[in-house]
Amino acid sequence: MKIPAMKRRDFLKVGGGVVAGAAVGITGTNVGNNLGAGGELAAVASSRGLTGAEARAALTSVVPPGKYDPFFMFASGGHSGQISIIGIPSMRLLKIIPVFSRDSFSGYGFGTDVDGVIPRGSDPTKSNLLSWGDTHHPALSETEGRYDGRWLYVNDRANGRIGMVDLADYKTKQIYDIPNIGSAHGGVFVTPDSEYAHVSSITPRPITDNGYAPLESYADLYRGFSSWCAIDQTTGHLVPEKSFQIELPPYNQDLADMGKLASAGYGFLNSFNAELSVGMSHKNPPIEIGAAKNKYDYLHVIDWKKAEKVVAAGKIIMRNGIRVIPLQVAISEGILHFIPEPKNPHGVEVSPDGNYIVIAGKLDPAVTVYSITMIKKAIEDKNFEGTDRYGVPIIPITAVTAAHVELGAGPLHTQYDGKGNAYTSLFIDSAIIKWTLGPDAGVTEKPFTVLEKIPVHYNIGHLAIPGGDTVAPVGTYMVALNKWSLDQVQKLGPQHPVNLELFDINHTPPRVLSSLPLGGSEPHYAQIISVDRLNPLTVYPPGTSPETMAKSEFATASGQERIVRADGFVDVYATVMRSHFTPEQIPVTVGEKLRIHLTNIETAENATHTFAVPNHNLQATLDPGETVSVEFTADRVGSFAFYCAQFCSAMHMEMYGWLLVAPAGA
Ligand code: K7E
Ligand code: CUA
Repeated sequence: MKIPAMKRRDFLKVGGGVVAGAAVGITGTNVGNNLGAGGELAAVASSRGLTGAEARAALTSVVPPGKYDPFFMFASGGHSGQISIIGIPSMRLLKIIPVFSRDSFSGYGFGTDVDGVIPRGSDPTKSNLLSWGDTHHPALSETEGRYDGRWLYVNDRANGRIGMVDLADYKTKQIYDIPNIGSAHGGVFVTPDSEYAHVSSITPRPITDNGYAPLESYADLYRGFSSWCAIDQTTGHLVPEKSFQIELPPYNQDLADMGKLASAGYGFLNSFNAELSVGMSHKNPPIEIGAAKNKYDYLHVIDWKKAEKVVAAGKIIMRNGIRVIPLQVAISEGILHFIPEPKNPHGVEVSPDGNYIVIAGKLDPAVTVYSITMIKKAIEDKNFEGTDRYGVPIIPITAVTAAHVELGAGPLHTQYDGKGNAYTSLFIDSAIIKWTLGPDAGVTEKPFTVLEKIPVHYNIGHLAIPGGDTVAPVGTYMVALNKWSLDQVQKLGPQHPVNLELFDINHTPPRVLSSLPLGGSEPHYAQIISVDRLNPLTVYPPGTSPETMAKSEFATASGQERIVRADGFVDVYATVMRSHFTPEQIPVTVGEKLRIHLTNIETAENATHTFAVPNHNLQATLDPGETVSVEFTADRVGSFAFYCAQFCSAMHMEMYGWLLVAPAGA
C-alpha cells in the first residue's frame, strides 16, 4: 500500500508510528544514545519510503554485522541436491551443504572422492553413477522428540536415497541408496530418539528380479516400501544390516510423519492413487484424473515397534540386501492399518503432544484431524469396515475423526507453535491459516477454530516454525516457503527465484517481517533449530579425514612432505599453509598414477585453502586441519600450474606450484 509522504510521516509519529514509538520507548538505551531523538529513525524510514509497518519489520528482524541469529533454518534445495542454512530472523543465506550434487566450492565430488560419498551412494545394480538429487525433507536428529544438533538426514526424491550430514562439520558423510524403491518422498522423518530415519517410495516399483513389469500387472507386481533405516548412535551413519522395510500396496505413499509422546511407536503415511491409475492410454485417463476418482485414499498407520519385534523374530524375507516384512505378514501381525482420508491428501503432521494427526486435504479445502486415542481404540476393538484389495484392515473414518476443519483451497502442510495453534499452508489460496487444536492439546475455549488468514507471495509449499514438528515448538518466527516470486523481485530472466517470507508469530495477528528470494534452489521442507543446540568444530584436529572424522593415515606434518613411488603409484604427501604448497613441484611421466595426499596444517580458524589443478576437473577444498586425498592418472603431457582457489592471504596469488607431466622417455 502506498501512503502519501505527509501521511506516512504522521503515521510514523503516532500509534502505529512504531518507529518513533519504539525509539522513544527505549530512549537512554543504545538506540537513544546512538541516534539521539527517535525522530531520526522516523526520518530514515521516511527518506527510504518505508511505511511504519515496514520500518518496524526491519527493526524487528535486523541482525547487525557481528551479531548472530538465534536460529538456523536447514532448508532442502530441491533439484539442486543441496541443503541451505539460513539465519533466522536475518534471512541471510549462511551456507550451502552439497549432499547429492557436486560442488566445486567445497570440493565435493570434484576429484576428492574417487572412492567417496557420491560414488558409493549409487547402487550400481540400480543406477548409473548419480551426481544429482532432489532434496525434499531434511530431518534433524532428535533426542526425546527434540532436535539435538548431531546429524541431519535428507531424502533424494528422484533416486530413492538418503543423505547423512554430520553437524560436527556440516559435511555430507554418507549416501544410502535404498533397495527396492525408485523414488523417495515419505520422509526423511526420524523417530523421537533417532533410532530410525524413515522414507517411503512415492511411486511403486515392480518386485520382479529385473525391476521391470508391464503396467497391466501394476496391481499384482508393483509395490511400495516403507523403509526404516537404522541410525548408528555413535556416527550417525545409516546401517543397512540393521534396517528393514515393510512391503506396501502400490498406492503412491506420499508424506509421512512420526508419532511422538501420545503416538510414540507409530508412523503415519499419507497416500494417493488408491485407484491404481497407471497413466493415459487408449482406455485410461491421465494420472491426474485417474488418481483422483475416489473420494478417499488411505492413511497408513504403521506400528514400527511391533515391526521391530517381527523383524527380530525372523518373519522376514531378504530382498536386495535388506530385510523386508512381506505385506501379508504386516497385515497378519497387526503392523499395518488403513484409515480413509479425503482424496489425494498431501501433508500428514503430528501435533507436538502426539495426540492429533492432521491430514492436509490438497483437493479437499480442509484438514482432517484424527485422534490417536481413537485410533488405538479402534485397533484394539478390531473396529474395521473391511479391508482393501490386499487385505489391509480399514478403520472407519468416523471412528477416529476428531475434527474436519475448513481452511481454504489447497491445504498442503502444517506446523505447530507449541501454544495450541496449528498453521497450515494453502497452495492455491496463497495463504497460511492459523487455527486451534482441540481439547487433547489443551485447547478448550475455541477448539478447531480458524483464527487468522495470513497472505503469502505466492503459492506456498511447506512452512517452518522453530521446532515446529517436535514436541517443543518455539512459536516465535514462521517462514513461508513460497514457490512463485512473480512481482516480488525485479526481472532476472525467465527463471525466477523462489521466495521465502518471514513472519513474526509472537504477534497477533502474525506480521510479515522480510523475505528472502532464493536463487539456485527450491526448498520443499525446512526445519529451524535453536543455534544453542549446535556445537560444530571450528578447526579439525591436525590431519583429520572428514569422511571418518579420525586422523587420516595420509596425514602429513610440516617437514614430512615427500614423494614416494611404489606399487605403480606416485604418492605425494603434501602440506598446505599460507601461502604455499609443499612440495611446489610434482614431476611425473605421462601415464603415471598419482595419489596426492594434502594436509592443511593451519590451526587458525577460517584459514581454508584449496588445491585446484587446471584441465583435470580437480578441485579439493581443505579446511584447517583437514587431510584430503585425490587420485588421478597423469594422462596428458603438459605443465600445469596447480593453485589455491580461495583468496586466503596477501600472497594468495603466489600460492601455486607445478604439476609437470613429461612425455615418456623424456
Ligand atoms: Cu510438499 Cu516434497 Cu514436502 Cu514439496 S513436498 S512442497
Ligand atoms: Cu591458500 Cu589462496
